[in-house]
Amino acid sequence: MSLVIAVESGKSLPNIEKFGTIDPFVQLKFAGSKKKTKVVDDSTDPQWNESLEFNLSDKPLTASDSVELEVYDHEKIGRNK
Ligand SMILES: [Ca+2]
Repeated sequence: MSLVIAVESGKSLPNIEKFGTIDPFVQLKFAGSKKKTKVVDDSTDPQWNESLEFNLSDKPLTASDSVELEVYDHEKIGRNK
């Protein structure tokens, strides 16, 4: 069994870059594992249209399960913000 999460798009992301471009990607965290979308270069309205799949290893979902979603700006040099 697996959990599939569709990540479609982002809109009007804040431009946090003083130099360079906003290159957003989404990271999802679920049950201790992480999945990332691809990076969309230079866009504050990114379209990811990706499905990220988590393997549930036959454990049923419970009401306390949650998915954490974070949007990062990809940096070619240095840390992602
Ligand atoms: Ca960037």
